[in-house]
Amino acid sequence: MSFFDRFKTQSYAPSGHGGSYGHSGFPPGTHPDVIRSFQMVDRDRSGFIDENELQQALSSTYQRFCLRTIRLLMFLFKNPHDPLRIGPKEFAALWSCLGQWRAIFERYDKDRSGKIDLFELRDALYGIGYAIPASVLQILISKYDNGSGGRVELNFDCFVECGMIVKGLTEKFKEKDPKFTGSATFSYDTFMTMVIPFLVTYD
Ligand SMILES: [Ca+2]
Repeated sequence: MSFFDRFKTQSYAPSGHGGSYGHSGFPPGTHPDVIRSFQMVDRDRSGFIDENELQQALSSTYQRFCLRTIRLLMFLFKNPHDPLRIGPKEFAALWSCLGQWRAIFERYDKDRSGKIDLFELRDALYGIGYAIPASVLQILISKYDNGSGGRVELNFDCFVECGMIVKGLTEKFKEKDPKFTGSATFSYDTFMTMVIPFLVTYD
């Protein structure tokens, strides 16, 4: 099973009520650190966390996550019953996915700068199965250019964001191009519905 098949199973698993979830709502075998991390930020003990609480939980483990990335993660891992908050199951899936992104980040940060540059990003995406045309990669990374004139390098949160955008949009496209021809036909509203959630920025 490939990295992304695993990811897909974890993040988009149907929300059945199979009774396999324990008292805490976490899937069996969830690492205690993950549960602790969730409970630490779920101050009102509602069993759900909002975007600010998720930001706290992730920022205490990784470098600070910007709210824009957090909102994309909330969208991708949304709880079907409440799109503005996530529960233990979504949190565990998200945590596991971020662990995989972290491993990729470290593997492809070849110069050990703690950041991912254009070439490292190209290689990382290629390594997980996405051969992104150079022109597209340029557009993608230019979103993170702070205008200083220096080389664009991505922190972990922006790297995750880039990876999620590429993965998410590619999978949406593949749904319309099941034979992987590289071309697809779809309506205007389908196109807009696919793309807008990945575009909107909040900074
Ligand atoms: Ca680097």
